[in-house]
Amino acid sequence: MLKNSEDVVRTGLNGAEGISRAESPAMQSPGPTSPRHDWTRGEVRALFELPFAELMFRAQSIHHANFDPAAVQISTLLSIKTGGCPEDCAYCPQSASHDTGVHAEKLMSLEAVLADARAARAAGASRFCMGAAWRSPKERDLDEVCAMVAGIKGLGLETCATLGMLTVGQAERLKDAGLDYYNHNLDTSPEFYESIITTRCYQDRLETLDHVRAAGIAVCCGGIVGMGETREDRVGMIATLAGLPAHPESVPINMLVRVAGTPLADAPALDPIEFVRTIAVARITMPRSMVRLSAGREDMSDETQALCFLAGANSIFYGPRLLTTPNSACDRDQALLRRLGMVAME
Ligand code: SAM
Ligand code: DTB
Ligand code: SF4
Repeated sequence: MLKNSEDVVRTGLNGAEGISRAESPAMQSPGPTSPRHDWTRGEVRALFELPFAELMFRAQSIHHANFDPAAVQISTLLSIKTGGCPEDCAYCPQSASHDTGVHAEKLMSLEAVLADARAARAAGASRFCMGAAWRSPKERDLDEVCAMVAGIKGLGLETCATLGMLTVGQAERLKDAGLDYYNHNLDTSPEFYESIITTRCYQDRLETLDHVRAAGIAVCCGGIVGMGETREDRVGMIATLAGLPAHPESVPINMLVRVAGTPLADAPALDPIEFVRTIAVARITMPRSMVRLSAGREDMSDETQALCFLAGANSIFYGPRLLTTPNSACDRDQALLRRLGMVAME
C-alpha cells in the first residue's frame, strides 16, 4: 500500500481529475519471489483448479511481495498503420481476410504520431505503444518507425511497438532507435493456435521473441482468452509463457473483443471469474512480470476489473481506443482507479 499522500503526485491534463501517480513502484516487505521457469502443465492446471479464495490469496501474496499493489502502469495505444493485414488471425478486425469495415490505411506521419504521443503523456501515460497491421515490417517502413521511436523517446515516454515478425537485424535497429518494449503475443496454447491463425506458426512467434530478446529489448508477450478455447488451452498458454527462458517483462491478458465480420464474432462469452483466474495464474507463475489487464475492459464491469487488480493485474491500456476498437472511457477509468485508491506508476 502507498503509505501516505506524499507518495502520490497528481499528473495529467485533467488536473485533480486525472490519474494519480505513484512516485515509485515501491516494493513490499516480504521478499520478492524468484521466478521459476520449470512450471509443468499439471502445476498450472492445479492453480486454475484451486478454490477461488485460495487462488486469490496466493496471487495477492505474490503480488504484494513483488509490487506496490496500489500502483498501476499506464500505457496508451496508437494504431500507426491500420487494416489490410495479410494475416488471417480469426480474432482480428484488421485482417484483410475478414469484412469488418476496417479499411487499409497508410502508415501515419511522424508529426501525427508525435502529436498523439504528447497527448498521451499529458493524460498520464508512461508508455506509448504503436501497433501496425503488418505480417512484418518492410525496411522502408522500419526507417519511419525508428524515427517515431526516437521522437517518442525524446518526449520522455517509454516506447513500445508491435509490428509483426522481426528479424534480429530489425530488432537491433529498433533497439538503437530507443525501443524499450516489443509486443508480440503467443495468443493461445500451441494446440489451439492452428484453429485461430493459419498464415504463420507458433514457432515463428517464438523466433521473433528470441530476436527481440537478443537485441536487448524488453518483451511484452501474452495472449487472448474468450476465443472458444478450453481451460486446458488457457493452461497451455500460461505454461508456455511461464516456461520461456526469461519471463516477458510484460504479460498482456486480453479478453477477446468480439468484432462483427471476424470468424470469432459469435464466440461464447467467457465467464469473468475464469478471466480473473487466468490473471491470478499469470501473476503466480510470472511473479515479477507486469500483468496487463488488456483488451476487453470496455465490456467488463468495474467489479470484474477490481477483481483483476486484486488477482495481480498491474497495468492497463488507457485512452479512448485500443487499436481499432473502443477502450474503456477515460473518465470511467479515472473514477475506477480513484474508487480503488490506485495510482499510476512512473
Ligand atoms: N500485426 C502485429 C501482430 O499481430 O503481431 C501487431 C498488431 S496485433 C493487432 C497485436 C495483438 O492484438 C494481437 O497479437 C492480439 O493478441 C491482439 N488483438 C487483436 N485483435 C484483438 C481482439 N479482437 N481482441 C483482443 N485482442 C486482440
Ligand atoms: C495487446 O496484447 N493488446 C493490444 C496491444 N497488445 C497491441 C491490442 C488489442 C487490440 C484489440 C482490437 C483492436 O482494437 O483492434
Ligand atoms: Fe494482422 Fe496482427 Fe491483426 Fe494478425 S493480429 S491480422 S498479424 S494486425
